[in-house]
Amino acid sequence: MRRLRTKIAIVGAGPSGLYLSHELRGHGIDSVMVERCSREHLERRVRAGLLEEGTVRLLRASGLGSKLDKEGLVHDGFQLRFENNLHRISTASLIGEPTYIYGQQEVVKDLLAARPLDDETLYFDAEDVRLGGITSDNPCVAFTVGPDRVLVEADFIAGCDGYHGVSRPSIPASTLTFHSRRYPFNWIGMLVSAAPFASELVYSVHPGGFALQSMRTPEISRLYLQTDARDELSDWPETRIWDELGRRLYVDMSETRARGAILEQVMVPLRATVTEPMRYGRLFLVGDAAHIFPPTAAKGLNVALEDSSALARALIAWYDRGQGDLLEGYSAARLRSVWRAQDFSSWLTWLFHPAADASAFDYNLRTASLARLAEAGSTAVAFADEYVGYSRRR
Ligand code: FAS
Ligand code: PHB
Repeated sequence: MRRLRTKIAIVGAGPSGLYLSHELRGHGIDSVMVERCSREHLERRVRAGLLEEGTVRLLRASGLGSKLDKEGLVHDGFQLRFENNLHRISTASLIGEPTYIYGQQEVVKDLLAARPLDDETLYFDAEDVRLGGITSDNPCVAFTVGPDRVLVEADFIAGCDGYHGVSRPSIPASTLTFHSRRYPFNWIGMLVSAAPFASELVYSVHPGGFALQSMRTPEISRLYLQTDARDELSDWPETRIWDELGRRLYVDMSETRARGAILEQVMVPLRATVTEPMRYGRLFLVGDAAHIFPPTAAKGLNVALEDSSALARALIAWYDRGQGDLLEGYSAARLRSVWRAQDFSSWLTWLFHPAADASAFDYNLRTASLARLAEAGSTAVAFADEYVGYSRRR
C-alpha cells in the first residue's frame, strides 16, 4: 500500500474536479485527484456546450480564457420558434449579457493542459475507489491503479465524481435527503459534422415535440430531439430522427444529413436530483455528485463550476486565514443557487416539452406562455435573467 498525504483529495476529474484542483493550485494548496477513466476518454466526452457569462468570467480569471475567447462563439441571443413563427430573444439587450458556446470537452482539455507537465497528482484509470474516515479529521481515499493500492490521507475530500460516483453513496442515507424528479421526456442528443443551419441556437416547440439546434463550432451541429421517457435509441432509426428534426425545426434537414456524419448519438433522460446537505463531515459534494439538472436550460456544467469556485474560496479562506465560516456555509449557500437553477430548469422543461397526451387546452396555454416570452416585456427580462445565470450571481 502506497501512502500519500495532501490537503484536499478530489474524487473525479470532470470539469468540477479539475477546476477545483486548478483554483487550489493557483493558491498554493495541494490536492490529489483520483479519476476512474482515462485522459483520452475525458477529452473525448461530449456533453454540455452553453456557458453562462459567470462561467466564462471564472475561467478567464483563472487564466483559462485565451482558447475560449479565440474559439468560443458569443451569442447575443437565440431564436424561439412556435406555431411556425420565429422570434428572436436577445439576452444581450434584455439583461446585458450574452451566452457562449464552447464544448465541455474543450473546457476539460484546457484544464488538463493547464496542469504542470510533471504533474503526479492526478491518477487516471483508478479502480475500486473508496472513501474512509469522512467524519474524522483525517479522511482518506483508497484506490487501485495498475498493480498498486494507494491510500491518500487528506484534510478534506471533494466529491466531484458525478451522478454515478462513489462519494454520495459514501454518506449514510439516513443523514441525507435525496430529492429526485424524472420528467416524462428524454432527449436524443446528436453531434453532427455539418454546419448548423442557423448561426444561433433555435429552440422549437412543435405540437409533435421539442427540438433544439445548437452547435459546438461553425462546422459542428449539436441537435436535440424530445422523445418519450420510455423510448430507447433503438426506437429511433436515423431516418425517423432526421424527419422529426426537420418537421419540428421547420427546415429541410436533408442537406445537414447529407453533409455530416453523426459523431455521437445519446439518449439523455431528463431528470433532476438535489442532495441535501452537500456536505458530510470532511466530505463536500460538488457538481453532478450533488445535483443533476434536465439539460433544457443548460445549467449542469455552469452550476457545477459555481460549486467548485465556492468550495475553492472556502478552502482558501481556511488555509490562508484560518476562517471556517465559508466552509460551514458552503452547503446552504450552494443549495440556494441549485434550487434557483432547478426552478428555472423545471419551468423551461414543462414550457418547451408538450406531453404526448397534451389537450388543446394545454396547447393554447403553452402558446400563450411562449407568446408572452416572445414579447420584450417583463417575462422576457425575467427569463433572460435566469437563462444567462445573472440571477444567481446578484
Ligand atoms: P462529471 O460527471 O462531468 O464528472 C465526474 C467525473 O468523475 C467523471 O470524469 C467520472 O469518470 C469520474 N468518476 C465517477 N465515478 C468515479 C469514481 N468512483 N472514482 C473516480 N472517478 C469517478 N449540462 C449542460 O449544461 N448542458 C448540456 O447540454 C448537457 N448535456 C449532457 C449530456 C449527457 C449525456 C450528460 C451525462 C450530462 C449532460 N450535461 C449537460 C450535464 C453535464 O455537463 C454535467 O453537468 C457536468 O459534466 C458536471 O460536471 P462534474 O460535476 O464534473 O461531473
Ligand atoms: C447544448 O449545446 O448542449 C445546449 C445548448 C443550450 C441548451 C441545452 C443544451 O439549452
